[in-house]
Amino acid sequence: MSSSAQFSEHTAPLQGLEPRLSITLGDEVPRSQAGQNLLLGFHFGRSKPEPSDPALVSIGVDPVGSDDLYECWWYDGAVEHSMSGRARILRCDDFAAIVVQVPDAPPENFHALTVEVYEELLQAVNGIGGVQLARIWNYFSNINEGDGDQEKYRQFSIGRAEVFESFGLNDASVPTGTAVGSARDCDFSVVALATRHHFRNVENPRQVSAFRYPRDYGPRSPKFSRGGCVITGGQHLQLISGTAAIIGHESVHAGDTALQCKETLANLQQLCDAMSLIEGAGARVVLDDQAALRVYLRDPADRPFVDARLREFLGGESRTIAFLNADICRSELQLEIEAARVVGAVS
Ligand code: 3EB
Repeated sequence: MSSSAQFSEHTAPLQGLEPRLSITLGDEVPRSQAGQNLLLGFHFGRSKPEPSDPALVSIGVDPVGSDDLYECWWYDGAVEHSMSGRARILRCDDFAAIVVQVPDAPPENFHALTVEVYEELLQAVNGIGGVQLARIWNYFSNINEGDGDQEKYRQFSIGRAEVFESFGLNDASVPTGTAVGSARDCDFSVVALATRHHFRNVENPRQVSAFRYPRDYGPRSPKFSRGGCVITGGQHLQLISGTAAIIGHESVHAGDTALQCKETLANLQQLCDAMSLIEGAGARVVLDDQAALRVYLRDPADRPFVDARLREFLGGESRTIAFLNADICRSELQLEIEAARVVGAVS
């Protein structure tokens, strides 16, 4: 059943509909309550949660300042679990989450491994049918290992681009993305969110689209969009890709966290402004204390500084910011920030 707000006696003509998706952050193993089912739960930290809930995935990236964190995407409605090869699928009325997790491989084998994993992911998506990819998170270790084009991240980008191409996913419809490296050894995890509804992606006017990066950054460009919005009947899901201190296509302020943080926030602001203009998006896109954020820090000691800047930027303290220790895909970048925000649609 859909949320009772729709049938409320107090329904005013312009009342917002309750979104069916919500995102929480906590340090305990999530337990579903009152009609809220786990669609996707990201575990960050070393302890392996019991594999009781198929929606829970342990990413192999550690939080900064706590042992374990769980970022949970809850759905108000039934969630069904199934498998497609090595891909775990969680399905509900509006969305499908797909998780593929395999043992990691060294840079020289990472192109082939990425092709395998992405083929399984896209086969799973095709098998579900009638859904479109909106978000993909990629996590693996030693992301900056290997020189020049042999670098693991570049090898990953080649494999992803090849599979997208062979499945007919063109640059105009690439999903939002994150690709970061764990600071320790871990599996290669690819987690995707697909939707039955329309997904509209958006680029950042301050940045060259990643899928148009020049050859200097590798033989195949990174296939992701900077941001996007999924509009369902009752909600807008606003998605912002991993965002760093890149202007045009160049990294700025190499190694300087303070200045990179400032540029990253400027990029986030520009992107929110661009997203607010998408026709049909309705709700203005603002990052406030309701947004769920992941902040990836190459140096954990940068947390207090970035936390303070973010608090100013968000205009309040958010309870849904996960600070994570991770390597960014370009070695001169110190931090990267991504966000997701669910808002109720106006009926
Ligand atoms: C950048 O803007 C920084 O390869 O999926 C950010 C988000 C980055 C996603 C990806 C890479 C990816 O180029 C790196």
